[in-house]
Amino acid sequence: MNQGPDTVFSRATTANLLVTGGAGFIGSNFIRSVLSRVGFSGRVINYDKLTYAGNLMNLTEIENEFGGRRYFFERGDICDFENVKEVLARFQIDAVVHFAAESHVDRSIFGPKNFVETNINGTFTLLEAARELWAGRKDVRFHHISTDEVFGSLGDTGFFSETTPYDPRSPYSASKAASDHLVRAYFHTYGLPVTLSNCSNNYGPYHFPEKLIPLTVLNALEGKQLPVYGDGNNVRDWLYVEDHCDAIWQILLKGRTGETYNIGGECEKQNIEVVRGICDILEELVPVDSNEKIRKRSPGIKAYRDLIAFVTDRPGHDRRYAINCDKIKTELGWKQTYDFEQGLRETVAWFVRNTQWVEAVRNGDYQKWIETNYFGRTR
Ligand code: NAD
Ligand code: TDX
Repeated sequence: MNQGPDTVFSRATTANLLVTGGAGFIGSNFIRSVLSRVGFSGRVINYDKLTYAGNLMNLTEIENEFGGRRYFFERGDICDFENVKEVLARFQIDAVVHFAAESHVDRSIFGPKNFVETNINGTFTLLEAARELWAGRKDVRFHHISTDEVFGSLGDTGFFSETTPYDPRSPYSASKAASDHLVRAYFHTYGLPVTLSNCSNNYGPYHFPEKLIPLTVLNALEGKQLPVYGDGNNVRDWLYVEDHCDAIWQILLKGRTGETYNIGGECEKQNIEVVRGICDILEELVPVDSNEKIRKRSPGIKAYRDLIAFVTDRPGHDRRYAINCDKIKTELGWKQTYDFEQGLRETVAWFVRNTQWVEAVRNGDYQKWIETNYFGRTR
């Protein structure tokens, strides 16, 4: 089949959206965003397996305000074809916004199997279910969320654009690359109306504390070591999560079928700069000499920066990522609204303030919380 028509998804504001991975970091921020900020009046169905990274505490106020009316949670695996199909049909889904993935590079190095299973087979299963259910319809949309890591590693100069050849280096980025190829193949082969986005590193509230920024904040507050891989000079391009969510919304509203949009912060930082920045913000918010945990655990520490430890590098550690996002800026009118200093300060303050969330995630209680508070109440 030839390429499908170059169209926009005209029913975005009233659609029934299936958000896969909606209990994770970016997915939960996206659900909050569409239901409370952007003028969307449709329904959101959050389809999530609730792996270790899925946390329904991320959406308590959304459940309270919209649950059963405009927000629905369905626990399920994207690899489960029959279940996906049943949910797509029952809620008359007309757009899939696909976040669900295994997302942590270090975990992919220690155990790549789940990454192949969820990121490749899961995306394939969703595509198959959508193709079968939508049966050639053009007034629907499958938006696939991907990463800049599919492009590999940059040297000191240059940027990733939408036409940069793929060169993934980790099992995580290889699995995301495979999923991107499948999504494009479904457009070219079957005419499935798809869009894709490749985004740089996100940060913000509800970030799971295995990733650099939340791990650093929480370890510092507890007086634990702040591990910096290698020489600390690897560069990431940071984007506040709400800006990423707005970009996805603009793609749903105005993006052209079959197109890919790069999304980035235009904000390159070395990891060591980020870690030192967090230490300095914490120094203002929770001075070391007022921090009980540090007095007990690491009495010799005079400043959070003293906790920084350079550790063995990540195998295959990509040196630098930097995104050219001119296309989404010129074609769809999106731009970043947070600068990094403001966003980082708000993020650190969020983790300092949200002690109940932090405690539940740190001691694993968020998974028990789901069973007792969520399923106990609604089922
Ligand atoms: P996350 O790990 O915080 O959340 C992933 C969610 O997917 C969790 O709720 C988890 O329960 C769910 N999930 C995992 N396997 C599943 C399965 N088999 N079936 C159903 N649900 C499943 O991830 P995140 O950081 O929010 O990333 C979301 C998406 O954005 C991913 O596709 C990731 O590749 C992409 N992305 C992330 C970043 C970033 O900086 N975090 C940047 C660019 C792109
Ligand atoms: O303890 C750490 N010390 C450290 O130096 C951790 C966890 C990370 N790092 C480094 C590795 C990276 O250069 O910090 C940088 C950021 O690491 P992560 O937070 O693990 O993110 P990254 O590997 O860049 O991948 C993230 O951005 C792209 C997301 O996890 C991916 O899902 C997304 O696609």
